[in-house]
Amino acid sequence: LGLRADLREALDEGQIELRYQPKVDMRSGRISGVEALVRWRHPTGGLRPPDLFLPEMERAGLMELLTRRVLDLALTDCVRWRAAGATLAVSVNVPASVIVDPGFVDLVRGELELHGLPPSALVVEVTEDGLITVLEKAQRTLAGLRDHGVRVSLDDYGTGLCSLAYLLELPADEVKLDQRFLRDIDRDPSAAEIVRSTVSLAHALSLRIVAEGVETSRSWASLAAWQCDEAQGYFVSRPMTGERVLSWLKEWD
Ligand code: G
Ligand code: G
Ligand code: MN
Ligand code: NA
Repeated sequence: LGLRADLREALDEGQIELRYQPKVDMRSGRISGVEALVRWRHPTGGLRPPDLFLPEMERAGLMELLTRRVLDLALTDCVRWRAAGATLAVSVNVPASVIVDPGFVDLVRGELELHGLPPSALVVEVTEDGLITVLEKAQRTLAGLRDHGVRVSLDDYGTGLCSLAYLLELPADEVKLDQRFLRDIDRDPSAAEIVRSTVSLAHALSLRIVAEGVETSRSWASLAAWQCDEAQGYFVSRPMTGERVLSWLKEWD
């Protein structure tokens, strides 16, 4: 009960913050967008990472509220970046429990309109986790988002039990290969082959592919050689505040 009340307070009292991690187009070297990553500014406990509170928020039925808040914060920052000349898209993580809500597409449309942003400013990242049991509802929502012009990204690709089924069943624009595959590509030929062939698979299905967790120049070089489209990870940048994004972009260019 204590934690649930704390989590409600986090949402009501503006304790939810975002950090942003850039995504780079590997061919041009340009920043294509940023992913919003949630943090909880705990009144006494410092800045908490999502794995320490998202499961409890899910259990408390607060994910819809959280997703609304994250959308609002992310789109607000996106408007600021655009006003300063940086036409970035922002990627927002949306859990299965929210994707199944038939009202989610209208919520997203409303938020974009409210902020005066085109649908191309937003990417919705969904994880396989939990989606297979609600496949038809998920299909409907994702198709609705894409019909409106919002891009859909299949996050943490390769870690679920039904990855290939997702590629077959879910309408999407992009696949994000989970960082665990990147970890070993420099020393494990199997990991390297999995990454290389997943890039080919994604392209054969007309999907863009993003590698997560790119930490070294060696990984970057391998991914570039395999024609991976985009990279995200500490090699490019750690997550940063919305304010920092603009100055970071200047240094990057
Ligand atoms: O930022 P960090 O690497 O600690 O994020 C850990 C995980 O938490 C990410 O893989 C992401 O899937 C999840 N996550 C981060 N931000 C959000 C968010 O705003 N909403 C949801 N539902 N999940 C998020
Ligand atoms: O949405 P997702 O679950 O994929 O979130 C990505 C998480 O991975 C974030 O919490 C982010 O802080 C973390 N992360 C991002 N880049 C790297 C990286 O290069 N190496 C490691 N170890 N973690 C990363
Ligand atoms: Mn993500
Ligand atoms: Na991920």
